[in-house]
Amino acid sequence: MNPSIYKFALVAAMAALALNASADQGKGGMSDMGGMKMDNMGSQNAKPVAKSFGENEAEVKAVDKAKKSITLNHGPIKSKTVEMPPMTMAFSVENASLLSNVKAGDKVKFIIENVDNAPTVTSLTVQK
Ligand SMILES: [Cu+2]
Repeated sequence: MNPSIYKFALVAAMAALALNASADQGKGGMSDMGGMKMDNMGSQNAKPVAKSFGENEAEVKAVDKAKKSITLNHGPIKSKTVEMPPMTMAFSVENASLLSNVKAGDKVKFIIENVDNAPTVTSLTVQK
């Protein structure tokens, strides 16, 4: 793409975002632009979410401590960095100790975050 056209498009996009931000919030205006993330799909302004981020529920299907992997039949996932519909799939876990207390059949609450471009369990709690 022609660099000057690209630059114009970027400026136009940022201007549109600025207009949006002040219209939505009616307070912050330009002062909020510093924290803007261009690729933030889960923008708090665009999509208010009642439920707190990151708390998701699942049933454990399999645990593989050697591979630091857990297979979960999970409900809808929404964290700061990962979103997916319900499904059964294997996840890596950030730390093998997360698996020390969990077995197939357990109900768990967990947090998934994008770690090195892989959806990864960063927190896991067995529901009694
Ligand atoms: Cu999934």
